[in-house]
Amino acid sequence: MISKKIIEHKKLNGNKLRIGIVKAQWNNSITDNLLAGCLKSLSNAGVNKKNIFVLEVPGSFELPFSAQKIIKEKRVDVVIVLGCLIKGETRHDEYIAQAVSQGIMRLGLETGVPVIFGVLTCQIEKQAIDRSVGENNHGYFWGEAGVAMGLLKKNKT
Ligand code: DLZ
Repeated sequence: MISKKIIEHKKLNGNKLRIGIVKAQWNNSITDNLLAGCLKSLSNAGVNKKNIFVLEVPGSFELPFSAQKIIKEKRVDVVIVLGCLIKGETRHDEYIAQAVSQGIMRLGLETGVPVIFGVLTCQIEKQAIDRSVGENNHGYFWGEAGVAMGLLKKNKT
C-alpha cells in the first residue's frame, strides 16, 4: 500500500536558511531519489543552492556523527539525514534504526539545531521504492519538514 501525505505545510520561504543534508550510500538507488526529492522541495521553498551543504557517508549508522560535523562546521539552521534501511535476515536494521533515531534526537536537543529523521525503515525493497519516487517521494516531504524546522529554529514562523 502506498502511504498518503499526511500533513500539508503552508508555503514557507526558506531563502534565508542554511541547510545541511547527509545522505547514506547504502541502498544508493533509493537514497539518490530521496536526495533529489529533498533538493527539489528546498528549491521550491526558495532555499539558495549555495546554502545547501551535502555530505555522503557509507551507511545510515554514520548519519548522526556526520550531522554533528555539519552542524559544527557549517553553521546550518537544520540538518536533514537521508537513509534507507531494508530488513535483512538479521536484526541489523533494528539496531541501526534505534541508533540513528536516538542519535539525531539527542544531537538536536544538545545543539539546538533540529535534525530531520529522513530514514526509510522498510520490510522489503518494494516499500522503499514506493516511498522514494514520484508524488510519494518522502525526500520531498523531509525537505519541507527541514524548511519548517529551520524557520522555527530561527524564530521566523
Ligand atoms: C551493514 C548495513 C546493513 C546490513 N544494512 C544497511 C541498510 O539497510 N541501510 C543502511 O543505510 N546501512 C546498512 N548497513 C551499513 C551501516 O549503516 C554502516 O554503514 C556500517 O555498519 C558501518 O558502520
